[in-house]
Amino acid sequence: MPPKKQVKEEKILLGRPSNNLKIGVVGLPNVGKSTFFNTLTNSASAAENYPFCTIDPEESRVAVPDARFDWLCDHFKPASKVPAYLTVIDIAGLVKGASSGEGLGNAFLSHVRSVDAIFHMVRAFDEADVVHVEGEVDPTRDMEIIHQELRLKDIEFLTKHIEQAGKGISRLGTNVSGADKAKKEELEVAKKVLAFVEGDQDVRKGDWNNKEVDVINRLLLLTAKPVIYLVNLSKKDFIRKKNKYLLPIKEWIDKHNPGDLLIPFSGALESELADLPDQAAREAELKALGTASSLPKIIVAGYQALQLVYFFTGGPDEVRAWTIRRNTKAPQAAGTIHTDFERGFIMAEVMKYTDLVENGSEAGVKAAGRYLQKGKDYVVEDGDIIFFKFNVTANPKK
Ligand SMILES: Nc1nc2c(ncn2[C@@H]2O[C@H](COP(=O)(O)OP(=O)(O)OP(=O)(O)O)[C@@H](O)[C@H]2O)c(=O)[nH]1
Ligand SMILES: [Mg+2]
Repeated sequence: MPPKKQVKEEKILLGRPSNNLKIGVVGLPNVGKSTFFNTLTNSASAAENYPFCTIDPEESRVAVPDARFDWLCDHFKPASKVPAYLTVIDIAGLVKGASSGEGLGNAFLSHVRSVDAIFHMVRAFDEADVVHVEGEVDPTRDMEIIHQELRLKDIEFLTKHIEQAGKGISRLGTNVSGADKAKKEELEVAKKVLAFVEGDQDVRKGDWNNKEVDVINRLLLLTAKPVIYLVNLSKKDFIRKKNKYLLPIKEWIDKHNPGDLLIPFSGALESELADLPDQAAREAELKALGTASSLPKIIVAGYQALQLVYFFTGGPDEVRAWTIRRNTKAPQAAGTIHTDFERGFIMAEVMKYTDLVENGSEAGVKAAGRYLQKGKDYVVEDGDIIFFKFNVTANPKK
């Protein structure tokens, strides 16, 4: 008898299954969140030298820089260009005790709940003029505060959830139906997650199976969201790539949340750049300083943390990036363009970006035998250039 075919379970991604995901800027007051947000979006959100100047979260969309997109625009010279976007939300500063309502903490934490990933802004610039809520600058203490507040909120949330769910279940008799059994299993998962968070760990660092991920995703837990640490340095430290706090910060991440990304940046430098009249002036300034802006790297990292990728459609009318979640199959990817494309999906004609660059044109790619025809099980890869074939009968037979 032939060996039984091994079916590999597809791992479900932690987080909401959507391609309209948001990333929020989180941190203590006065650490440079709004400064970062403003330079990122050039919006008019106020950055003042006192805590809580941001009361309502501000939302903005920024284009994701991509050399492949630029090349495609250059190549097709389209009438319309639509890059991928990252939606960023500026959230007001959290203070110690936020999880129990301190400093409007509950309102701000609910803003954190509404985002899908976190830019955790850490202040590592010494500037006597800029007030620090905790007195003096100490990045790892600050990180610990935010880490604890988010975790405490998850503990509170899970405890309430378990209490509620437990009540429902204890009323069940001995004849438990399938739905009741599922409820019981969910309760067990919630208890397991609670024990994990109580052990000083962020939910996202757990090794969860698909069933558990499914439950976690519905709970919208704060510490399940991916985090990128942004370390706000003075202009001088950023340029010389040296700062006494960087090593302790890195060590803190390695100890508490190994694998999370740390990106140094300088709010002071970025605001100066944002004030320059145009891109050419910015590039000249960066060259003179012998440094580079961190913003492109931060945007790309944010996009990736959200598990988002994009594919392109290209032609003389439009070059466009279409955002999908990682591991999306061709028909669902087609559905982001139009539901008809998904409903009547026939195939995806795919060019790899490098093949197009190498062969110079679609005809060249075809001649090289690199024009791919993919079916409904094809998992779309980041940067694919796709033409979907579909067939939808306009008036289905009655
Ligand atoms: N020297 C220096 N000052 C900075 C830097 N980034 C921000 N600031 C200053 O710090 C103060 C607070 O910055 P914001 O960006 O408003 O801080 P925030 O984190 O949004 O604060 P809240 O909204 O109150 O939570 C402002 O006076 C900024 O000019 C930096 O990189 N260097
Ligand atoms: Mg602010």
